[in-house]
Amino acid sequence: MRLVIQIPCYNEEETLPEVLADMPTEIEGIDDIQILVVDDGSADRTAEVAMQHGATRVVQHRGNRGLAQTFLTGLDTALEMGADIIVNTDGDHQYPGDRIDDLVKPIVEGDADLVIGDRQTQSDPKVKPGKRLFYRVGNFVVRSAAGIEVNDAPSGFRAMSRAFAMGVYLTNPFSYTIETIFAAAENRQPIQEVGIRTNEATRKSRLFKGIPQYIARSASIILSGYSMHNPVKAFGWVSLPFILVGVGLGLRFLYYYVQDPDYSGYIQSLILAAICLVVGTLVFVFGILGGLVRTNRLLLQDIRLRIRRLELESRERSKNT
Ligand SMILES: Nc1nc2c(ncn2[C@@H]2O[C@H](COP(=O)(O)OP(=O)(O)O)[C@@H](O)[C@H]2O)c(=O)[nH]1
Ligand SMILES: [Mg+2]
Repeated sequence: MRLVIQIPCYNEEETLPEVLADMPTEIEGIDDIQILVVDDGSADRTAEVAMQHGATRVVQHRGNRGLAQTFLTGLDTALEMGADIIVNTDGDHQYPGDRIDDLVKPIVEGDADLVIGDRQTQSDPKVKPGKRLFYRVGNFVVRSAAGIEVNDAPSGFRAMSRAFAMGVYLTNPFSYTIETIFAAAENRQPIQEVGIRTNEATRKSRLFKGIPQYIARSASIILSGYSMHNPVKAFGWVSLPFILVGVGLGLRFLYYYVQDPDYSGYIQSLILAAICLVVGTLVFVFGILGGLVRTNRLLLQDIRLRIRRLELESRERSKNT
């Protein structure tokens, strides 16, 4: 079994040497460990430092394309390198390299497709109370929306099976963390978590530029994930209040009308009821259309996966001949 550890990096020349020094050299059940550094158009010497400090392979983006694209480049390259398991860790040495063996274990044993290093933010003394609450609420929202148990959705310390990695694609440019959880839930690929402790921060987060921006981005990823994977439910929830108000006002009108057919009051509520019912029905129909679009996406997803498999197989064959 081959393990490829990928490290997405944007200007990480300072911390990359310690990250690379911390990489495991042997793990039970793994025959071969390779290190892949993906340099996202860094302005510093990230790529040179990576080569000097033992990376097996370095790929570079010409410009800065963002973490989501960098993650995808990493997966593509790792699959081409013949990875059976892929681990993602960060270039700022936030995650403990000596826990990679625990991270890959459930995959080696065939019990999971995705293993997340849970930073245990609720009990970590390094996490301030305000941020702790913030993580708690965020993880609750992801759990409810994706419909699976996760304690640390935004953790970037992960192990993935080859089958899982082959199916990954992203629709948002910011991050891979939450979207891949939605996908795993939809495809019913088993997820496990392994409790870890992060290292002391070596520098400030570059992705986390203030709470409002973080909330806005995460909310948009969660909302689009929820409506992409459960369109009927998502639009159904939006249509529900309109339908309820419409039916309520309509019944109220009927009640008075039955008592006195000549009575001309409550016309305003009748109009409002009609508007609410029309809007509610329309929104619900959008959900049904969304469901049909989803069927198409699942088909495309399946075709994409089959093409990817063929591509990798033919590459492997041409390498061997
Ligand atoms: N590709 C890419 N990676 C980035 C960018 N900003 C940060 N990263 C990488 O993403 C990982 C996590 O970044 P970090 O700033 O530590 O954010 P944190 O997850 O909030 O701690 C690190 O490996 C960074 O090198 C970026 O603009 N592009
Ligand atoms: Mg970090």
